[in-house]
Amino acid sequence: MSHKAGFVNIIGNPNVGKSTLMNAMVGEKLSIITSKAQTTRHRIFGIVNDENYQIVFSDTPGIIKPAYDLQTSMMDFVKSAFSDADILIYMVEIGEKELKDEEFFNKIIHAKIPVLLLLNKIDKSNQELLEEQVQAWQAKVPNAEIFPISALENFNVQEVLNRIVELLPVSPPYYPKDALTDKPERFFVNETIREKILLNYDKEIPYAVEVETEEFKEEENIIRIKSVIMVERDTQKGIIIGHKGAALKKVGMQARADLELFFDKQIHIEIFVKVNKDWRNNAFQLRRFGYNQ
Ligand code: GDP
Ligand code: K
Ligand code: MG
Repeated sequence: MSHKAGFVNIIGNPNVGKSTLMNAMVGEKLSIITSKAQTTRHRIFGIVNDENYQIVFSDTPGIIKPAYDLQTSMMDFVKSAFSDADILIYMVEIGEKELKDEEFFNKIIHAKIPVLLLLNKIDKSNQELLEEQVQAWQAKVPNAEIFPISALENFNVQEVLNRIVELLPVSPPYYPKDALTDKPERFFVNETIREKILLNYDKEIPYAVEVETEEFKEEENIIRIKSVIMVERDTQKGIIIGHKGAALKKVGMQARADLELFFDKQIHIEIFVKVNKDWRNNAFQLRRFGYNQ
């Protein structure tokens, strides 16, 4: 049997479950997940390898109207996911009505490649609503094959994977057959810390934060990590650290627990907080953090 391989790019509105799906497909927590929009800021590869195929999934940020330079870069990641896809996954969720962005929507309905429309979160639906929504989406996106799924409960995910394998082009693998992702270890440290910030702080704080890992030293029995949380203003620094450092300590403990599972090793982590004025609109800083392609 000839080998198949291709890029399967997942796009959709914020919070529909794109990252949850990619993690379910890969079987690893590559993408962080929270109930907040803009949790995912990058395009992240998750690679599924089998003897006869290699699927390179791309998780992408939810589609939004950019309000600052960071968000413009985030939407550039989404655009790039359109340009190199062999198969497009357009994810929507039960109860979602309108597509917010016409430009992206037009790209989907006029796509020259297979489009799988995944109607997610059907665990929150009933049969009647489900049937009505499948019909409505089929009318809106006639070129798509529709799969009702629950990424969270792993319902119908295997069926989607089987269909992807059928649709994959014949090709040698793009990455080594033991590769799981394109991102380095430090990326997952940064993202894990950012997830804890999204979960522990309100309002604008998570959106003003970037994380950079300055040191990642793997020893025989332990990984030693030094990371920096960057904020835009002094007041935000105080909030991140909290009374007597309690808030930051909590972030560190939660991140460490996740990272020990992810790397399957004991972790020692130190986290510092620095002010990096207006980094979200600074081209140099954005490039440094991997946002400008
Ligand atoms: P993304 O922004 O599209 O990447 O969405 P996430 O994967 O971060 O998920 C957003 C929220 O939806 C999180 O709270 C998830 O736990 C939740 N979620 C994702 N998939 C499902 C699902 O199938 N059912 C339910 N009930 N919730 C889900
Ligand atoms: K989210
Ligand atoms: Mg996401």
